[in-house]
Amino acid sequence: MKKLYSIALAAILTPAFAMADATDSQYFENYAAFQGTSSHSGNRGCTKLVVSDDKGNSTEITGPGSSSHTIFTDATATNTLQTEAGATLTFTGTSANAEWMHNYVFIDFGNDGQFDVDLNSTELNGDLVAFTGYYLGMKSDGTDTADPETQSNGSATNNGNYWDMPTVTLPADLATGFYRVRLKNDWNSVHPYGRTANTLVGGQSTNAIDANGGYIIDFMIYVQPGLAGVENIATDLVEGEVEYYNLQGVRVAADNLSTGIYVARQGNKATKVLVK
Ligand SMILES: [Ca+2]
Repeated sequence: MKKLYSIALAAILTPAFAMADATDSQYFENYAAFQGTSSHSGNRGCTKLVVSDDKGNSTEITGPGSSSHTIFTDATATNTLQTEAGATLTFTGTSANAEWMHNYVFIDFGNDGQFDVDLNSTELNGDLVAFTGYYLGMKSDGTDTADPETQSNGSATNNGNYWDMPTVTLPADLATGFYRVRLKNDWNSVHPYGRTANTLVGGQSTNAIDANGGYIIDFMIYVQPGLAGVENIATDLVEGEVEYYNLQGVRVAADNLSTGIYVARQGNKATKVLVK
């Protein structure tokens, strides 16, 4: 009887739950994002996000608004930026108050359903491709991390306007396809979920994304192959004649096009075409 009693007692003392940890999968899987509304009184938020590339493409996303705004905006069904491998993306936005917060940009390169990042690194890594500030050094009184001073590209953090932010150049060999992108506005946190009591690391304390009036916007990009080889196409075509070139700059007979992306050139005009 004593032995049975001992086993039962051990079972009772085993915790039925585990303490939350910033690296818990529930804060990463399935593009997890904080759900709730801003409780900040300072008119923070965003009414419009514009993402452009250096190839003439752009997409304009309706933001969550400001003052009591929803933290998370899922624009993946409405906004896809058509762009190219090797293109450079620029992020601009309209915010009534763009002070004392930081922007973070993630791209799920592996299409594995989560934005991968090392929370303890203050450098770009994994799916984190740009930020306006991340610092894990402490305030002098030790109550929280101190204000970041450096952007991911090495330039100084602009504490008066977080839209003064680094561009993002896509890898030149990035595979053709769709990728999910997240722009997160938060205070000194690279956690893609948003800064909350459950996602703090190092000496971080409080300053949750809802209390600070931050926001998270997800959208898509569609990446086509880079067109660097197209520059080698001859330009002495007879006007009106349409010729097709593959992405290596090699001409392909119009009646011999297989599935893929080509450049159609007519006179001095060239357009990309997708043959299905
Ligand atoms: Ca990923």
